[in-house]
Amino acid sequence: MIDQLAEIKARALKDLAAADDAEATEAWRVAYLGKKGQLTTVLRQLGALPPAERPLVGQKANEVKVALELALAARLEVERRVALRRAAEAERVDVTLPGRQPSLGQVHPTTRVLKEVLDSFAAMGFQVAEGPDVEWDYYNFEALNIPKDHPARDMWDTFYVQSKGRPGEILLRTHTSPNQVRVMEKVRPPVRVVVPGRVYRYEATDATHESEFFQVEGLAVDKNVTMADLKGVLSAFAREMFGAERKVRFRCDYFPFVEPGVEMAISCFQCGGVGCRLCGNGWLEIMGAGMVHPKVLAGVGYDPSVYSGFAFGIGVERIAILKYGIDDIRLFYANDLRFLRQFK
Ligand code: 2U9
Repeated sequence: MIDQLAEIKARALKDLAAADDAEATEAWRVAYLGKKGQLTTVLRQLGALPPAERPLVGQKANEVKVALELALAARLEVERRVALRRAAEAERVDVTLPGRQPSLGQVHPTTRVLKEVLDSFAAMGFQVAEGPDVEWDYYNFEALNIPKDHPARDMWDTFYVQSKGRPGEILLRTHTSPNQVRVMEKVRPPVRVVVPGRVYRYEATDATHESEFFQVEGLAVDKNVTMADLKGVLSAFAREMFGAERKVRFRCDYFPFVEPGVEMAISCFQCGGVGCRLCGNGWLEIMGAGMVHPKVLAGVGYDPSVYSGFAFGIGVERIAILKYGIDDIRLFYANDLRFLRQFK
């Protein structure tokens, strides 16, 4: 039996040296040290030996067992290190590689121009007020001197919201003016506010028309506010936005909520006012304005014989179109990254 044990040991160590992966090592362990393994089988036969032989054979068997277990442990340790090295190599980080550039977004051109416009008026003492996109007919039209069935309504068509009990009374605002009315209802003069926001129009879209766009409207009401204040404030704004050398031009226009009403143009910043492809005749129309209609003031409880005010309306995309030479307003709503990425 001692010879048999020596033979098992020699064969086992040779086999283990030949095992070249974890599977082979496990098969080896089962074959020699497993429950039905060769060494275990021999150990089980110990009991059948004459008692005198048992200690010696037992000792030898134990030596072989310990030797095999040590060899297995050494082998497993080698395998563990190899596996660790392989894993480390597989996920090796090359710290000398340049980092990945995070992809940065940029501010939408509408938002950018909107902020510039608001900053300019904020510097002149105007507060910013915001209000609901979904409005009552009263605030969008009636309070602005646009009565029901009056021809002036034809200047704006919009989307109506179905409402039980008040059919035709709730709509998407066509300008941000309803919010100036809301402000005036809450505070007494002096009032100086700019109101930014999205507005809606029911119309066919083309290169210069969209069914939604952004406006900034403004309002200043106090005692002794005159057309001179309107011209001064709006000229300062135009020069801040488009350059200190801009000339301004005011011509008569009509809006039901102002009297008199004007449109304001600036000398073209592209050609200096001599005429080019952008402006045609040297002038660029940038906004509408006027002195707040007495009926609008009276409607919110301001006495028009004491108070007067000026108001203006700016189409934000129109300003961006002029500033950046954009040829189609629909680009602002198309979510085309090739367009948006140009505004770094
Ligand atoms: C109140 C009283 C008066 C706001 C005004 C305009 C003239 C105007 C257009 C510019 C381009 C709209 O975006 S646009 O299409 N707006 O020309 N807006 S005066 O007048 C007001 C507003 C509120 C209480």
